[in-house]
Amino acid sequence: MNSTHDIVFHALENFFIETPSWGYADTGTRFGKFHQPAAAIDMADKLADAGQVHRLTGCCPSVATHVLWDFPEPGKEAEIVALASKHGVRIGSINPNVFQDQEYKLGSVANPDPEIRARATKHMCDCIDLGKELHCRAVSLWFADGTNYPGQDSIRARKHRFEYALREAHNRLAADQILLVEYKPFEPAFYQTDIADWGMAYMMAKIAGPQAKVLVDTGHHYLSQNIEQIVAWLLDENMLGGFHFNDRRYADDDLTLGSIDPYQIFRIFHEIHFYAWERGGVYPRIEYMIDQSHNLKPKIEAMIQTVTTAQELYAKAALVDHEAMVKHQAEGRIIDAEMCLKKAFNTDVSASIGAWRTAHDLPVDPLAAHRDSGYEAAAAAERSQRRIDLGISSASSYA
Ligand code: PSV
Ligand code: MN
Repeated sequence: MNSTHDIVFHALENFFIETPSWGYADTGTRFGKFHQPAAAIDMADKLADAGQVHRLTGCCPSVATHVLWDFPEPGKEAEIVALASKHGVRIGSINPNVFQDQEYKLGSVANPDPEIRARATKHMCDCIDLGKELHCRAVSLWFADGTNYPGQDSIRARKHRFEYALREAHNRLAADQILLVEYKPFEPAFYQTDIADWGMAYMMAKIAGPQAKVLVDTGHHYLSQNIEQIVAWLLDENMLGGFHFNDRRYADDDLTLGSIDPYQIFRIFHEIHFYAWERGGVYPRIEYMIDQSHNLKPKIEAMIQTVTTAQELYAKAALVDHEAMVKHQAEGRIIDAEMCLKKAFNTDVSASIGAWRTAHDLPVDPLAAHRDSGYEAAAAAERSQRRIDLGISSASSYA
């Protein structure tokens, strides 16, 4: 297997990416929301939209869910699973929500109040049980915990509270489940976030137990941080559990993948292909997920754009000539080693990707196919009417 065509086919055959339920609904910034008539209103709409993305791209079979947003009423789980399957997708990662309730003002599992900590830990355990029931492998943890002012709380005590809660959660896992620990340097906490970077997430995952790994959200880094180095280190430690993909210019901007810096995503994928090449082509199991809320772009179009960009960059990164690269590295030929990456990045893979899509009965241009399908207009008409029937306002709301 060495033609561009074969390498691209092989790469795409094994590349799946999960789309987030929250990327299909109306979202905004803290300054306001711009409503879209076709935005999903409920979980049925989100699953229908995710189904449309999967139908056209063939690589998004699962949908990440946020428990309080997507499973608000207990007892509806089977209905939601059936709906997902009706739309040709399945429920993927389960995201507990320990950040939106009023009790969590001072934190969830790191809250100074033991009762609130217990409540947050119980919610995580309930989510793990839900994952067992729905056969979902990944329970993905992100905490808004932190403080806004120096002296507000003991940084070390908060660390200890986290250690305890994550061990409790880990104890609850079934043998085939994993716990993903996500980090973020700031927001909503602005002085210190309890799990602020990959080192802290790594330590917390290690303390939690062997089924816990780190989740890298590409938007959760300081400007100019070398994310591929983090990825390489986590791979080397067998601690890379998954990704939340998005792009950013300033902070956690949730811009579509590759819109600002496609070469960075390529370099991240390169580290993964390189690691697998050193292991005779055996890839580690990594949960590839998108974490974007499309504020201005049409949501399904933005998701398709993201997914096809991810496929393109993953395929390009698979083209790096590793044999030549390691030889150049060993002999100190810096430019030649670097050019192995540049050459792959600059290769036009569109014909091979198009052929792969045709071979799978998929449209060569999923975005154009979506635009031609009339899905957006039909969803806009039906959902606008439903909003009126339900008395849901579509006026902008400002915080
Ligand atoms: C937080 O910014 C985050 O990246 C977490 O993954 C959340 O689950 C997600 O965004 C949605 O709010
Ligand atoms: Mn995330």
